[in-house]
Amino acid sequence: MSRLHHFWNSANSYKIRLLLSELGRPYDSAALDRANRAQKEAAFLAVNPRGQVPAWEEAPGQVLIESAAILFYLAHGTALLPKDPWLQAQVLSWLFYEQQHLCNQGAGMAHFWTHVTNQAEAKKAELEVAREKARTEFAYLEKHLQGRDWFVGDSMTVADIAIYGYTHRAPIAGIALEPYPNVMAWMARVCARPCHIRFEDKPA
Ligand SMILES: N[C@@H](CCC(=O)N[C@@H](CS)C(=O)NCC(=O)O)C(=O)O
Repeated sequence: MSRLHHFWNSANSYKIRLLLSELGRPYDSAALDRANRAQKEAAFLAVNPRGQVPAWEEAPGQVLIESAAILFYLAHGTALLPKDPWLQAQVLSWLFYEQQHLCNQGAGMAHFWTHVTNQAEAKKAELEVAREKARTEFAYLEKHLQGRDWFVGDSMTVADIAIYGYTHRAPIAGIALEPYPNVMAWMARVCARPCHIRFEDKPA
């Protein structure tokens, strides 16, 4: 069975868990001990020499890294990735956007310092910059969602899953989402889906 190498407290990992739940696809869950830096140990470096998660092991030795690429690959041929090339390119556009503007700065960094490394005090100034960047991006998402239910087309795609990852964690990182009612309504649509799982849900 394919295996997901992940952290429980990583939104990049959660995106893949959420997609797999949406797809009803069984997988082997290999959660790494982040506190003890298991991602930098030889056993995992043999899977992903970058020492990062998520990593999708399709079959032994056949590994795909980068959450956006994993989402794109796993959604292929399913309702979560449009077949139309134009819409598919729109999905890709949002996947690139998410990595640059939500994951690597702004909401993603705010989540990292507040939720993962508990450095809210030590990183006070950087945290405020990250929160401000997140607010700028949420205002952008808010405009895009005006009159739309989903980021691309008429139904949920992996673009929504990617953006949902760090966006729904914003409040825990000290970024209020109330000023963005379209974003809040969209998040409620994502949550209302029958196969939705929450960040903290772990398989029994
Ligand atoms: N762009 C990558 C980012 C991967 C990444 O930064 N993963 C983090 C967890 S969210 C990680 O493994 N950090 C541990 C480390 O870098 O040592 C993706 O989206 O998969």
